[in-house]
Amino acid sequence: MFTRRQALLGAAAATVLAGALPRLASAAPATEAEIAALPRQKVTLVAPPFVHEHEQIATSGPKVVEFTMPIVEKKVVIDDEGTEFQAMTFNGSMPGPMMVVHEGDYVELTLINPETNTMPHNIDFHAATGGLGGGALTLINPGEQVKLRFKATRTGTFVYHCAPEGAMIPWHVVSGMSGTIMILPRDGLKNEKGEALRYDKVFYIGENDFYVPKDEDGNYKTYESHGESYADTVEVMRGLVPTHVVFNGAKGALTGDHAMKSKVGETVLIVHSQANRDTRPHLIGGHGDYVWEEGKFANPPAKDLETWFIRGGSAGAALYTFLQPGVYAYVNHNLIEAVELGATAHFVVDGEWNDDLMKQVEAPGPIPVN
Ligand SMILES: [Cu+2]
Repeated sequence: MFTRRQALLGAAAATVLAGALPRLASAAPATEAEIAALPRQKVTLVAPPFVHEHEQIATSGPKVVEFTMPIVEKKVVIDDEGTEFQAMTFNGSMPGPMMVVHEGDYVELTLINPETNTMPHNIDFHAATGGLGGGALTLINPGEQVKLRFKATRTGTFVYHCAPEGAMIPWHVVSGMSGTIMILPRDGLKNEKGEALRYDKVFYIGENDFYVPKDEDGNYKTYESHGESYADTVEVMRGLVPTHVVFNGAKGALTGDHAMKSKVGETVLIVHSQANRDTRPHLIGGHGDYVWEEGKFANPPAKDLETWFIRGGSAGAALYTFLQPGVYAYVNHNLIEAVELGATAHFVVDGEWNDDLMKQVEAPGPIPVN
C-alpha cells in the first residue's frame, strides 16, 4: 500500500531531483489555458544569410512565437555552368530560414504544402522533444497545411529538416530541405566566465551537399520533374561523393556581389548548419573568438579557434570581432570542397588597416645578389 509517508518522501525526492534538473525540463507542464494566456508574436522569416529581427536578451516573459513556412519544390541553377537542380525548399530558400526564439518560448509553426507541389513533406526539429521532433505530427500532402507547437526547452542552434519516411528522408534533405532554429538563453549569450557576449550582426550559412547525375559524356543531366530525377540521384547519393558542396544553395551564392558585409570592430555571429554531412568552417585571416562548435549554449564556448567542426545533422555558432579590413574567404576547410565544389563565402570588411597586427615590411622584389 502506498502510504502518506511514502508519498511525502517521494515528493521530497522529486524536489531534490528537480533541483538537479534543468529548470524547464522539470517544471510542471503548462496547461492549454496558461499557454493561451501568453502573449503571441508573429515573425516574418527572411532568406539566409540574413536573420529576422530579434532581441538578444528577452525583455519580457515567455511567449508563443508564430512562424509560417510554405514548402516550395522548384528547379534552380546551382553553379556558373548553369547546372539545373530539382530543389525542395522550406520557404523557397536553401537552407530554409533561421528562426530565433528564447528558451521557454513556444514555437508555433504553420507548415504549408501547396497544391502545386508533388510530394508529401514534414518537419523534424532537432530542438523539439518527442514525435520524431514533430515529424510524426506534420506529414502533409500537396494541398494541405498543419500547425505544430513545441516548447523551446534547450538553448542553442539546432537543425530542422524534412523527414517524410524511408528513402525519401535523405533524398529530401540533400534536395535542400533543412534549416536552423536558434534558441537563445533568456539573458543572452555568455562566455566561459558567465560574462555577457553580444553580436552586432548575425549571419546564417547553410551548407548543402548535392548529388547531380551525369550522362555518358560527363555532363550534368536535367530532368522535367523531381520524380524523374529520383532513381539517378539515389545512385549518385549511394556513392557518397557529392558533385557540389555549397553555401546557401548555389556555388557563389555568398561571394562577389553577394558577399556578407561587416566592418572593423563589429562582432558577427556566424551560424553554420549541415544537415547531412560533416564540415569544418574556417575564416581565412580571422578566427573564432568564441565558438559553440556543437551549437549548444549551455556549454561554455571554445576560444580562439582556427577551424571548427560541424557534425552532420547539427548547427554550430561562432562569434568573431573583425580587426582588419579586407575580403575574407569563409570556407569549408576541406579545400577541395571549398574551391572545386563550391563551399566558399566572402565577408567584405571596411575599416582601417592595423599595421601592428600585420604589415608588409618589404614589397616583393628580386632576390639581392651578394
Ligand atoms: Cu520533404
